[in-house]
Amino acid sequence: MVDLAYVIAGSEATGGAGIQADLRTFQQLGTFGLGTVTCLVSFDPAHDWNHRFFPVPAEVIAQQMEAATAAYDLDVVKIGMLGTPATIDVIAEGLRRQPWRHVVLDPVLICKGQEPGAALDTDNALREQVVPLATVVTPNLFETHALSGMASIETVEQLTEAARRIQELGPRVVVAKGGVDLPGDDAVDVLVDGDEVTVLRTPKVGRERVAGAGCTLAAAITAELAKGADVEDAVTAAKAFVTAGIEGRIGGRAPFEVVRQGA
Ligand code: PXL
Repeated sequence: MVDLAYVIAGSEATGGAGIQADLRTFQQLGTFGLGTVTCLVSFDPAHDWNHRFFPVPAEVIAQQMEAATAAYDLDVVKIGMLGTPATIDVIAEGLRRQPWRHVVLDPVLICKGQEPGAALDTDNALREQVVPLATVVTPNLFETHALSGMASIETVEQLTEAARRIQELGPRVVVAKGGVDLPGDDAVDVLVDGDEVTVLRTPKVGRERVAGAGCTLAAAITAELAKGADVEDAVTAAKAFVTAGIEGRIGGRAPFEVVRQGA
């Protein structure tokens, strides 16, 4: 039997993040991956690698979801970058058409180069329409601040409190990621599942962000859930997978390194 893992996310043209990273993760973890593309991001090497952003028309997104869900019985989906309120509308509507065992949401909030006013509308639409449909949400520190409304998050206790506040928006499980930005020597993730809190720690690998880490973590959780793991085992396996990929990271001519899945 093959385990199907479905992703709805943007394309990032250098392949470090977005649906390319998701599908590599699905493949490495032994699932059959398929995806719906929400937007195309092409970094601009002539302008500080800013993000050039092109949304896929809402009706074309709907057609992709229609094709994927008609071809297979899908029960686990990862949601990555959506990008516009119109995209969020069509994704939320598509998700509501069938039951899901798990909706894993990586709540990608801003994209360098998007107009700030438009980004705020998108953030609000994501919080109101997609966060409540998620069973698992994986915010990084910035997204945890934004979604929880907490002013300061510098300790594991504050990260836990923030995760609880995000849980109140609907998802049963929140994986709040401290990453390189939470003070301390460890990369700390707080997993809140219902009333249970588990703190996951691994020593930080350097102090620089590595592109694709957030996408890879959420995709790896999705793949593990697709294979039948419970949430805690899925998150633990995903953290080990992303840590190995960060240790084995690769660099090109862009000013950031990227996760190498399966390194
Ligand atoms: O890492 C966040 C992210 C997700 N999805 C797409 C992206 C990025 C960041 O560049 O381009 C498509």
